[in-house]
Amino acid sequence: MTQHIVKTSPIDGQKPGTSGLRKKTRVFMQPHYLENYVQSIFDGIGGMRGKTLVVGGDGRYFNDRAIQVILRMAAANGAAACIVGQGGILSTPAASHLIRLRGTDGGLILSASHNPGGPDEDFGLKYNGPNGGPATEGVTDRIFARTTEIDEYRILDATDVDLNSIGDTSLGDMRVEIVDPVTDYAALMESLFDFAAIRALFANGFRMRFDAMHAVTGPYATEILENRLDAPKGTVVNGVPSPDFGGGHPDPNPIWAKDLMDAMYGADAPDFGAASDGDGDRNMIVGKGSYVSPSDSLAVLADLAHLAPGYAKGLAGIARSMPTSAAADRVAKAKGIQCYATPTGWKFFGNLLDDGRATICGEESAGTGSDHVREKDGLWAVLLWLNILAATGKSVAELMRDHWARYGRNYYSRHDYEAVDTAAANQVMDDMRAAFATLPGQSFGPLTVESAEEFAYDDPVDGSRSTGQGIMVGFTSGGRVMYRLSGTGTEGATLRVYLEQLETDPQAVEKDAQMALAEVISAADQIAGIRQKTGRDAPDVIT
Ligand code: VG1
Ligand code: CO
Repeated sequence: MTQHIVKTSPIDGQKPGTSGLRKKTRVFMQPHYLENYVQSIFDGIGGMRGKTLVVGGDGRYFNDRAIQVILRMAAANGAAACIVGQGGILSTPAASHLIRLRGTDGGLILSASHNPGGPDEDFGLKYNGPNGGPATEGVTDRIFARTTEIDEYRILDATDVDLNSIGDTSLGDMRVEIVDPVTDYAALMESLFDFAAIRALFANGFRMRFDAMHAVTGPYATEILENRLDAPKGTVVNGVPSPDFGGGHPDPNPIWAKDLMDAMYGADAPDFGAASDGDGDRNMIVGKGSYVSPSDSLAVLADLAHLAPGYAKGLAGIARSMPTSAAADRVAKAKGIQCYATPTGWKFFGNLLDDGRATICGEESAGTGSDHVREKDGLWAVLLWLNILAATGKSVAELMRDHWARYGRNYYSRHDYEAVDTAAANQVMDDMRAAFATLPGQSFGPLTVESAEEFAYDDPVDGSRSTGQGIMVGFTSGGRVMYRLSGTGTEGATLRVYLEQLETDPQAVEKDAQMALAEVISAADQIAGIRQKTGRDAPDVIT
């Protein structure tokens, strides 16, 4: 086996976004593209000599080829070992767990999450640190800086490692350990939840539909739900991961998981429906005729987590991203614990979890998780819901009704304008920034602006400051709108508009969200001038 030092030069645009580097697959497949980025990660974390990494991905097109390159590069850079999920498969939360369980120096996760996969779709790669969480901004800044000055990378000339055979093998001087991707994760879930109670629920005829969306959670959900919890065979649908996710969009929301929505709102609907995304870190929860918004799901889980054995002693605190609704804040207030508001992206929760300040975290984008790993975790959220359903004997709709009756309802919706011309999207944001001083006091329909500012976050643990994290406009009515440009897209810009209005009148908490938010929606469009500046009449996706 020969080791090569390959001369290269920097490639533009290798700046990690909200969750690693995401590009069109063909961009990643260009000569030196993946290699430059992997070497920059290795250099950015102080080299690989003697280190051990977890490596795995969501199984999308190019996953297996990219892993072979990563392994040959890790070996050439002097790594001691790589622990790889069988077949190159690891869900994002399972990878996070494995990093923590085995005490490795971090891991490389190959995924573009909910973005479609295939030669003409998306691919992604990110580095997670030794705590199992996404690299902090400090680390991603160093990795990016390295991509702009790289002049060589190291790679071994070797035949492919057999990723399908469990056990140890070697690549040059590096040990490669192929592990079952599900076993350790399933054991972790069993340690957190009352499996006996959930098993009893299924034994009593409770029916569930879990849509794995042809993505990575198929094998995890089948093992946990059908094998360990005795849910009837067929509970998991679309459970075999495919490199292009069956040609679909593995994004668990009412638009892309429409089959599940139809089943849950149709005649003979099961009691409980759930779905997860490409890499298994997102979740969608839907009861019989009752979709639960991710912000509400976070609030309910935080409120009732103590019903599961893993959280019986209560929560240290809650954390949510700023665009997520304040429903969780109301739960935190009632419990007398802190609710932190961070910028978008799971990397900002890491310090709060490591420091024991927060136990449960969540984002409006269908991400919920806890201190059991350092990523959001789709199946974890589904199992916590199941545990709560088993412990209370109530339906999803009843739990939501109880919750809104007690806490009021934070009506919430997100409107996405996708593949917008980048200059136009930047114009929308810049024009609003220029109007911060004059917006307060102005009225838009019945709503009057109270405040307008850009969100910045001071991390209470390491003191770092993150600026430019989205524009927030508050109304005197208590409603608010937030505007952000996505950091995970691969085409043009995606403008996200987050809309919220609190309703505490118990008679008015069961309206349609779009109707309840009509005034905020209209004010949001007028303030930003989305129609004139982007030429778009309506959002592409409403969640
Ligand atoms: C989106 C979501 C954000 C989430 C991120 C990664 O980011 O809004 O909440 O953390 O995706 O999720 P953005 O920058 O496009 O808004 V995943 O499941 O795609 O790793
Ligand atoms: Co994801």
